[in-house]
Amino acid sequence: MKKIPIPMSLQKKTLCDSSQYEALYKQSVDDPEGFWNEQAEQLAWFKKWDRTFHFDFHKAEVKWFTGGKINVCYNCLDRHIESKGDKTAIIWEDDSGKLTKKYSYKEVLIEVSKIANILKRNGLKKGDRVAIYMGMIPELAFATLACARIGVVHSIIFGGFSYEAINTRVKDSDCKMVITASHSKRAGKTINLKAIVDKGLEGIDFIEKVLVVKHGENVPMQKGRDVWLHEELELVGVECEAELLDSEDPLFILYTSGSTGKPKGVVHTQAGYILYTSLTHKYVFDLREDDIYFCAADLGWITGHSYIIYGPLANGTTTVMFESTPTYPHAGRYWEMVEKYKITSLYTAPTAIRALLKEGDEHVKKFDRSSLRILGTVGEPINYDAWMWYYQVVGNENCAIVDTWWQTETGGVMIAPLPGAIEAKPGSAAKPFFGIQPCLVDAEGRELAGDSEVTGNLCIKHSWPSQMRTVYGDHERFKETYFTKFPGMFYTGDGAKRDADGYYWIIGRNDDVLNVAGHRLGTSEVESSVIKSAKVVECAVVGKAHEVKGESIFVFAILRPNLSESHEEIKQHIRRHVKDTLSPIAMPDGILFVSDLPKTRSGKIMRRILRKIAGGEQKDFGDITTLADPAVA
Ligand code: 7RM
Repeated sequence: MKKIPIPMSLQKKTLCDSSQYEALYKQSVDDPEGFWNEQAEQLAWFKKWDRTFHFDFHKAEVKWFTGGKINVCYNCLDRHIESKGDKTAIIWEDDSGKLTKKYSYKEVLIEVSKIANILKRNGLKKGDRVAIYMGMIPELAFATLACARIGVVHSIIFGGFSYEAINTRVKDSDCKMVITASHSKRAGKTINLKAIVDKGLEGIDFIEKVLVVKHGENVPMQKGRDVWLHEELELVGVECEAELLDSEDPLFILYTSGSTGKPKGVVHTQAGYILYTSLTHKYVFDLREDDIYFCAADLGWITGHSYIIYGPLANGTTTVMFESTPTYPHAGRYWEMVEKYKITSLYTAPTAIRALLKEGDEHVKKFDRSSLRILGTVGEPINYDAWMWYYQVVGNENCAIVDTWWQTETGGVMIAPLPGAIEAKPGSAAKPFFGIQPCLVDAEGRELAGDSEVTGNLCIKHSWPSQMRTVYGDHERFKETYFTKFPGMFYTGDGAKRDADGYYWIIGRNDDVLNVAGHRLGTSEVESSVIKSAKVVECAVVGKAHEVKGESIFVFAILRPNLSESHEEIKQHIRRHVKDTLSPIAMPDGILFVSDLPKTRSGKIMRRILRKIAGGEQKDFGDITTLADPAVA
């Protein structure tokens, strides 16, 4: 694959060129302690750390900057006030596109401090857990930072999930409070979030307060439990001191899907997380002081945590928060925003790029995109056509395309072509970031070394500051999932290829994790939702290639006997059930009723065969069993 030269507009002007990248990377690997000590000086510390890192992957132990005292919110806001208090920190655009709100660093600090005071007033203390469930409104960012300010551990639940997801997550981390909004708005539709929260909290008695942002009409409030944010705001002051926290105190929990069981509560801590997200944000987006940076992810996913709020604000950047979707009310929405706010850097997912590509170039070309310099992508492998369209049509061959590979577990970008330093190859995430030591291993855990092209399981050999620390409440599961298959290394669950130039090409998950439109979902979560629809006795969920979404959900299900409805009615019922209880994004595209599922002797479902059938490569289960409804295959 030929390399795309560094665009002229970027040459000689980026933070880092290829020789600087090589030198810094070498230092970061040869002398990680020296490298990270130097980098950590960039943060504001209340007390310096004693030890840079100590980790033992055999024991699943990871610690960074122990002995240090720090506050992440202070690093995102307070320390910028003197030099850039009036600089815009957050530009927010609403669903309709008719309303923009801009908040300076000073203003964000006030809003955050007020909410932090509300949390304290309502009994929250350092270490308590709070679930946050709302759409992309400024209060979501403020509430998140308010938790960080007082050492309360936030657990943001993506606003597209439904009540069962709230129920399981709130229970798993024993939250004391839920922060939500009356409604969320997306693409002209209004969703009554508060009603979903009420349903999600049924049967839970340990939630003390539900704090509600009014975003739309009034909603019923439960006496003694529910409080309006706007009423509470009248009762508190505008100052709240940032809590002194240990480097390794938890900052947040974010649930992520695995191949088996319930979602895992990924725990990130303070100092290492903010150091790594800010450093990667700076280099991956070749940050400049007057950048207008737009990450189009939702705050409910790790990309939103690390690259809408934490990384950009720690760097004193102007970050754009967007309530709507790329195609509402028209397919030129992103580019209209680029023109309106003079956006310099855009970060989105291949699924959005593919959806927009399909709508035609005229929606892009209508708007002035000359402010753009960096175009990022994340979440799934990007195909050649989508990459080239992003580069040629959106970027006019003037922007660097940065394909960033990372995970909820890694906290920040791990592999990416740094603008101006690493020439891009369409479809490759290119080379590791400073301090990251990726490697490929075969099924027996033998490292595939050398300069020739190799394909294997992607592992990481050395710890990095924003590595996840544990699975909330289940350290054994942390160890089992990431450190057992290949002892002494962190296993990512992805398969990858390394070419002769040392570029990494991510192939995709080696486990049963689905990636639907850039959203990570576990087969087991969807399966358990399908079972709860009460129409099937057993089922298996697999991913099926999809032109825009990357993967779509395909269900093989064994029906309960003696149902009176037609197959079509039952499918409708299952789809609706998954949508209402888990999430609209988890709705199956295809459902096939079968009389049996192919299994190994040990009872494991043979998903490989099912994937082939769903993909149309194989017509039936072969000798293993027969289809109840072969017409659909
Ligand atoms: C940031 C995020 C993680 C999984 C990961 C991969 C896939 C992410 C890329 C990618 C190819 C990329 N966190 N993935 N980025 N695959 N190229 N640039 O997405 O926890 O939600 O998902 O996403 O399979 O393991 S995540």
